[in-house]
Amino acid sequence: MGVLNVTSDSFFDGGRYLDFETAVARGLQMVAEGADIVDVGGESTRPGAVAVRADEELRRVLPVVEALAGEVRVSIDTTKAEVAHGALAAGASLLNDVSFSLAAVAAEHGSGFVAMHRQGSPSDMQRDPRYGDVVREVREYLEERAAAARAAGVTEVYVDPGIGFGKTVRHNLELLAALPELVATGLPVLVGTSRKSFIGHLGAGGSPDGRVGDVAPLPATDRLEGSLASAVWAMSCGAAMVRVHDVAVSAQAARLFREVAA
Ligand code: HH2
Repeated sequence: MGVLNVTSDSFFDGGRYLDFETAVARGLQMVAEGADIVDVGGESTRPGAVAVRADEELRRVLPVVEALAGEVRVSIDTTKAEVAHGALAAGASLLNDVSFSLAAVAAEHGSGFVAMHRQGSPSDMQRDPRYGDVVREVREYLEERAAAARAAGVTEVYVDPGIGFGKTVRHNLELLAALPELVATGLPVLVGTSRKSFIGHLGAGGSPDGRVGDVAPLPATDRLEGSLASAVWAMSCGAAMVRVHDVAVSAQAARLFREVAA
């Protein structure tokens, strides 16, 4: 799954694809590079991101979804029902709703649905995330949400541990280490680590028990290597899909991984 953010403030590609032509060209490039799905978003979910109004989000994503839908499977990354309805009617066939509030919308359109775990909302989720047993809590939450999505009428449901969404560096590492446990539920697992701040923290020599900001993290532009390592880790644990900004290198790694595993 290639990430295409039609936003001004996404933490990695914000501002690069705000313009329609550039966004569509990037989407087509990702297809040529090996993406099976392009995930189009019009509002950043990064910690502290400013909310975007539904009409503005629709203005950003709809033409891009329409233009790409004939070329590749399109996923819409939104938490707003209005935007989800618009994008699914315009040709998207997967709803990536990080808030888990839109399963009924996915059911209505007969689309797939991603159920992701998060603690808190973008404005406060990284303040002081706490869990008793992060792996068990996330797994149980996702099993319950997948069942709820099925009960609402969705037939294709992915579960995603929500790396970086209300998680410390240690929580992210524990969830990645325990991916086989999530895969063992039998639910197809989606993992999104690409360019995230825990990679910049560890890459700069930060402690796995530290907080992002303890040491100056590597900037998002310098997190490709860790992103790729974590994507390959997810593949080797049996993840069904990885959500990445860097499609060409990830597709090459996936091909190699597939052939070795076969
Ligand atoms: N991560 C981001 C956004 N959407 N969806 C799923 N299912 N899983 C994720 O891990 C995930 C997601 C954050 O990355 P990005 O879209 O690059 O940044 P931003 O939210 O700043 O636009």
